[in-house]
Amino acid sequence: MKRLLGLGLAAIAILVSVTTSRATVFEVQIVDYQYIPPSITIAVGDSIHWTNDGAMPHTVTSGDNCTWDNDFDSGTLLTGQGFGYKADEEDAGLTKDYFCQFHCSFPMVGSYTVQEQSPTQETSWGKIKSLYK
Ligand SMILES: [Cu+2]
Repeated sequence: MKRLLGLGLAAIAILVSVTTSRATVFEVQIVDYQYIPPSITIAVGDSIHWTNDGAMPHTVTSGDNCTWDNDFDSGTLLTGQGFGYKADEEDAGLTKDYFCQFHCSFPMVGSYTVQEQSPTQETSWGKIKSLYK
């Protein structure tokens, strides 16, 4: 009986973790001295993955006015290399600028905004996503 109870609790734990994790990974392409898309809105728990699809080396470096704010820096990304970032609770409500250390003056800049996850956003994202299927 105790064993059955344990199994039941484990099943509930799995169910909860599946229903609460609706994290999305947003892909940002680095190509032709641009981040595509240049600005993006994500929610807490979501991730951004940048991939260098261009021929030149680039970076994904946090900060504005071409100045690193000491938050994150991908280092040099060669063709095909990528860099990831995951938004946690502390990032909620934040808009972050980033740039390429080599081509910032072009300007090669981007930004992302992290929203608190809410049921309405999930619904609207679901609608948007369904348009692409
Ligand atoms: Cu660059």
